[in-house]
Parts: sequence; C-alpha cells; structure tokens
Amino acid sequence: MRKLMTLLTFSIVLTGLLAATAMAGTTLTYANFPSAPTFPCVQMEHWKTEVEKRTDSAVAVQTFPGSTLLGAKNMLRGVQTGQADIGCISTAYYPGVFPLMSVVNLPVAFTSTEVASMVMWDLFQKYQPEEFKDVKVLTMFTSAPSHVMSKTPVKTLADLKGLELRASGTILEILDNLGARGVGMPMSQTPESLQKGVVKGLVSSFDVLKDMNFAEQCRYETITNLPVYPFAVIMNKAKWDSLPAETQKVLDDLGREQAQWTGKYLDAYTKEALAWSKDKYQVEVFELTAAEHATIKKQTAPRIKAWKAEATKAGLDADAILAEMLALKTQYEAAQ
Ligand code: 3IO
Repeated sequence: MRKLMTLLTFSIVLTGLLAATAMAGTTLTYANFPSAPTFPCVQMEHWKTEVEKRTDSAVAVQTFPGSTLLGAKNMLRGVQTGQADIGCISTAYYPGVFPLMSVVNLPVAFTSTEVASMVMWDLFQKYQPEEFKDVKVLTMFTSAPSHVMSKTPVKTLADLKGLELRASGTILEILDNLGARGVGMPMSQTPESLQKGVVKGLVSSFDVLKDMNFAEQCRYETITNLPVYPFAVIMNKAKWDSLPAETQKVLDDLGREQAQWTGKYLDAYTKEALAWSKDKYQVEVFELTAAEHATIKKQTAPRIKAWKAEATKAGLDADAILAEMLALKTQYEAAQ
C-alpha cells in the first residue's frame, strides 16, 4: 500500500512537471519604435494574438511599443545582437543598407497599401536578398502612399518652395527635386521637431494625423501620392534557430497573411483618420491638378535612375528587379 502511494505521488508529480514544461514554452520580446496607437504597433498586437492562438500559447509574445526596448535607429543592430528577439524596422531609416528592398520606396505611384505590401513580400520571397542574411524576416508591409501634412497651406506645387518637411529615405531627395527641403528623421522624433518648428510639416501617410495627433498642428493636407515607406519585421537569427520546427512553421505561415492584413487595415484606417481630422480640427484637403501630378512624375524620375545606379553598384540586376516590381504591382492592382 505504501509503495503504491509513493508510486502514485511520484507519477502525479511527474505528470505535473511535464505539463508545466510544455506550457512554459517560449516568450519572445518584440520591440517597436513608434507609439502604441500607430499602425506598426497595431499590426504587432495582431501578430501577437495570432501567434499565441496558433501555438496554443506555447509561444508568448511580449510587446514593447514606443521605443521602450529599442528605438528607430538601433532596432536593426538591437535585434542582431539579441537585445530584442523581434523588431520592426522602417527600412528608409537605414540608407544604403537595403539596396534591393528600397525599390519599394521609389516614386512608382502605389495607390493601395495592400498592393504595395503584397508586392514587397513577393519581391522578398523571389530574391531572398543578401541584405537580410543576418536576421530572419517574419513579415513585411508598407505605409500608405505619402502626402504632405503641413502648418501652412500647400495648394500648388509652387507652395512647396523652401518648405522644411520631415521625411526619410527616397522621399527626402524627391522633396528636394520638387523644390522643398527634406529633413530626415524617424517618425518617433517628428512630434518634437514639429513642436519646435524645426520642420513645418511632414510627408507620410494620413494615419498619423490621428495616431500622433499631427492634425492638431498640421491643418493642411495635400494629396501628392508620393512613395510608400517599406517596413520589415525581423527576428534574431539564433533565437529563430532555437525554435521548434512546428513553431517556425506557424510563424512562416503567418508572413504573407500578416502583410496582407496590415495593408488592408491601413487602407481602411487612413480614410478613417482623415475623416476624424476634418471633424475634429477642420483640416483642409488640397488636390493637385493632373498637370501637377505629371510634373511630380517628371521631376521625381531621376530618383529611379539613381536607385538603379545604387542597386547595380551593390551587385544587383536593377532592371530585372524594377521590372518585376512593376509587373507584380500591375497584377495585384488588376485583382483588386
Ligand atoms: C509611419 C511610421 C511610424 C508610425 C506610423 C507611420 N505611418 C506611416 C509611417 C511611415 C513613415 O513615415 C516612416 O517614417 O516610416
């Protein structure tokens, strides 16, 4: 009897231990640079929910919005060195580091975030660019097409002359081509610069009018259809290698889905944010003429040529990559 009790106790304890080990699983830290209400953080929370659900909570994701773990500029290095397991980067903040994927940041007139995000994901899958070899890419997506949000009205292209506008990546040179003054900084630094008057506005997508409350200071919005900003969600390579195969499969299967979910979310959300801004701050929205859009196209074309030169220098087949991006864009736009 005594022996039986001992055995029973032992097996109960053992079962408990095994269950606890299985449930304990892994916790992944996920760093993001902008504030919690912004779309990169909204997609992060969506991803967390999906991962925890699909792994039956074997994986827990701990999120750090608002640069609480890593900031905009040390995100890439911080993930490579394992300060965070996962991080979200805006590739435009790293000039020269992503010669292939920066093609998505060119002035090719994307009008849909969903399309741009799917194109980016497909390009990445096709070319598996070297520039991401030190990290595991979990998903990619873009911001919505960029417009001017400013403290002074930009009713025509001529009103851009000498205007200091915050931007990043390709858009900086595009602004210079259009006669404005592009001032480079991450989104997370923009509120302070606007407040101090270092910049008179910014070029990004309309979601931030609401999420960063820029509508309060930037009462004038001009539809310019400038490039989208490309984003990548990256994971520390050693951490990725340490995950069980079934967990890796869950994360891999989510990559494309997450890109599309984020694109769809932002397409709907930018409309909502603009409506909110009109309602709350009576912002004015200016449309440019067809002739002005043609001028933008003409004046920004040198940027495409410059990208080709940079990509070629990095050993890439620039013409093929650009052609593939445009073909994918046409294909996804037709399916919309
Ligand atoms: C962006 C970046 C961070 C938070 C919200 C955002 N909406 C659009 C963007 C794109 C952008 O301007 C950037 O700097 O990546």
